[in-house]
Amino acid sequence: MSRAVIALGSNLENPVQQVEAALAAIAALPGVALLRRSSCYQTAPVGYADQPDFINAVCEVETTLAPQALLAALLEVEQTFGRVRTFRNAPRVLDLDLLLVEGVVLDTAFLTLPHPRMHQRAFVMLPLAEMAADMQVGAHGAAADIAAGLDPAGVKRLA
Ligand code: PH2
Ligand code: MG
Ligand code: MG
Repeated sequence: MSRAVIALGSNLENPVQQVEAALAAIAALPGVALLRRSSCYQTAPVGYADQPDFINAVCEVETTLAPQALLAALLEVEQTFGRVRTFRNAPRVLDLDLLLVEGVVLDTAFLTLPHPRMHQRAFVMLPLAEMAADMQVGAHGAAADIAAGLDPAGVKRLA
């Protein structure tokens, strides 16, 4: 058994519903149990600006799957939600990123853990700080401390 943290994002076709349905789909994966989740956040697009705001959230799961198998299962969930990949940072109905797997450091073409950019992204770190303030993000320190050092502009917690 290991614990893992997943980021969810959507900015097409009723994004709040997409994220809520994705959490249910993650919880229903064989070998995966949902432990906790953050609120949903409305966030300004980062990278490619000319697209709708995102809804972002994070969750923590417990799983019997190896990290690569968990990522493969998440990519399959993206497919069942109708994700179409066009260009980098394009709008999407669902993006599931594997951020952390407890005790695992990995750098391969398919998967890098911890996620190499998560500590720079307020749309990831603010939800993570809410869900798990003390969680360690590789060598970058605790989630709450990292989040406190990021610009929170454009990241709004929803009720
Ligand atoms: N994901 C990206 C690029 N930019 N911006 C926001 N606000 N939220 C995201 O989830 C996001 C993004 C690439 O995956
Ligand atoms: Mg992704
Ligand atoms: Mg992403």
